[in-house]
Amino acid sequence: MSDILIKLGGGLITDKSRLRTVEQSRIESVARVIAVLLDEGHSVRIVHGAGSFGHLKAKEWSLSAGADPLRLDDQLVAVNDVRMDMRKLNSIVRDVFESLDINVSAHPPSIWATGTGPSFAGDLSRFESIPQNTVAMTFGDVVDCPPPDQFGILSGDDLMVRMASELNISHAIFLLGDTEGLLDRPPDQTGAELITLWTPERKISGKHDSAQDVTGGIFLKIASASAISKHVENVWLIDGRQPQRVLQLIRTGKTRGTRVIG
Ligand code: IP8
Repeated sequence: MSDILIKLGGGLITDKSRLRTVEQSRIESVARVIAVLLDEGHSVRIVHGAGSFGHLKAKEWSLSAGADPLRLDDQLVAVNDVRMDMRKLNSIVRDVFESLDINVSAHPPSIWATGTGPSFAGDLSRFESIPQNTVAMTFGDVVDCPPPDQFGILSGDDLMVRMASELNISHAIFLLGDTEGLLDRPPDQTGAELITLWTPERKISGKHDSAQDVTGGIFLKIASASAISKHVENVWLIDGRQPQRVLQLIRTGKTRGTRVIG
């Protein structure tokens, strides 16, 4: 049986350009696949991104840069708002899973994690053993940070790195919302082709959409995937709009997507 860690990218589960807009049918089709994986006896842990429930407001108030004494009062309101928006997104995702009779144990990072980046502080033992027919779930969030920052953005990608290295994980899978995996040039350029096996020697010419995204976009994802592959044998970037590819990967060992070997 496999121990599977899946990141549902914010660009998969939300419309990143429209504030607090979910892509309900995409969440549903991923959840149906996860129900099958649980039925087949695998364990599943889920991290989800923020998309338009986090990045737009975090960007507006520069929350990833920490406290700015010139507008701290407004920033603290935004910290609270983004945390509530992330709880809302998480409850929408949870409702979809629960409607398929999957139990969810959700762990908002603002409660148990402090600091940002992959060396954030927080006890990951809460994700160690999960009861049958249950998924453990967490998500990118605004977390408290030591002064002078006071707060910062902990990306779901950083959570993936730590969970993959501290828990017993056989497959770490990043589900993307706009591409089949890592492409040899940005997805909006014609002729872009899927890189089926990526190793760090291969440079990528991507783009980080900093207009919307306060964490690192595809570059953070690939750096995280590469770090994870030091501990986990099967690390993949897969098109989350085609979630049956996850089933194919678990059942056959391969699928269409990018396998990352660090
Ligand atoms: O979407 C970012 O998490 P990510 C979290 O996984 C917030 O990078 C609140 C913007």
